[in-house]
Amino acid sequence: MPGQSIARVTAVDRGAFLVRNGRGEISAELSGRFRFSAQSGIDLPCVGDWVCLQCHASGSPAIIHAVFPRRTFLRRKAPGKTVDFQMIATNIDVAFIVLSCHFDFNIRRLDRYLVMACEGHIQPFIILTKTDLITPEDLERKIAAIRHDGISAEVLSLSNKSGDGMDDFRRLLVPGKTFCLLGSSGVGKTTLINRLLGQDRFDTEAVSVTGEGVHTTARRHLLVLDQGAMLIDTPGMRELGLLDVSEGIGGSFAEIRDLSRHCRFSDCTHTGEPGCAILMSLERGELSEERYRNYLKLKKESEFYDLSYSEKRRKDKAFGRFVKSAMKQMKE
Ligand SMILES: Nc1nc2c(ncn2[C@@H]2O[C@H](COP(=O)(O)OP(=O)(O)OP(=O)(O)O)[C@@H](O)[C@H]2O)c(=O)[nH]1
Ligand SMILES: [Mg+2]
Ligand SMILES: [Zn+2]
Repeated sequence: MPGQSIARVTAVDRGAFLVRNGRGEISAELSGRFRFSAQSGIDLPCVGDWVCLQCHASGSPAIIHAVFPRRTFLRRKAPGKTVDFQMIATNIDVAFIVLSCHFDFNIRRLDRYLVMACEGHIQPFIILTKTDLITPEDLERKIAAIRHDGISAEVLSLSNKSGDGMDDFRRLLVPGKTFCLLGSSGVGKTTLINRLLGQDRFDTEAVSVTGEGVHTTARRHLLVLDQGAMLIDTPGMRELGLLDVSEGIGGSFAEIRDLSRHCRFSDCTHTGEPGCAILMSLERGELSEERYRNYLKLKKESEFYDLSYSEKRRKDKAFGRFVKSAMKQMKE
């Protein structure tokens, strides 16, 4: 269409958007038609989306007409009781899963992030921050614990304070690719960005010793770095519920998935059936107990939410039909 161009969403604030095109960052809003045709929240533009944009000569906001199909995505179950998706960011090449060596080190949470990245077809990369607060031996033990759990994603440790590991991190940020920082509040995601930029452009917050910090970054934001890489900062997530992630679980726990093909029963739940290849591997000590438990827990959670989600969709559909027929009757 004439006057339309492609732009990338860099920030979302309720109904208002910031988008970037060749000329810089401008504000934009949805066209009325797009807003009303969106079926659910995940159809709306999200940070990282490529959109079809119409710019106006005057100072008024540009209009977003459509979102291009997403190549990759990061999404979770919306927090709280609702069973629906929440899109975190899209079209990402590498997800940096940031953990602090100091307080935040939790392999079960790490597994969740890995499943989330895998489900969205994104390469995960683990970043351990705050190495200045622990001994080198302690750091080695932490990395060994990750490997012992069977996690094969690459790991880079660094300190935003001493600068150790920063050059290696910088080298990962190749031009033209999009990276996303994920992780709990207070692990140092924004500090890492400020460090890269060489200035305190974004707010960071002092956290208490326990790490129970306040949420500092309020919004997701896509930045274009000088050398041409794109980096998305996200606020720490308290809840990381997973919905519809069977593919991601299979990918992240690939060795368990492979084992399960050798179980005697094809519908084996791996919790006590005879001839269960996973339990046998556990008994032989080849599979770590913690990883096995975490696998079962994530699988159960995912199956539970998947059920409630399909139930909800079924009800939404039935409700939609009800509204349609009621409207028709009113017209008659
Ligand atoms: N000692 C030490 N402190 C760090 C390091 N990185 C960050 N910090 C401190 O950790 C605190 C939290 O850092 P932030 O960058 O705000 O954390 P965040 O991950 O962006 O947190 P949210 O925005 O809430 O998700 C700040 O006080 C930082 O100065 C590090 O490598 N070493
Ligand atoms: Mg932050
Ligand atoms: Zn089994």
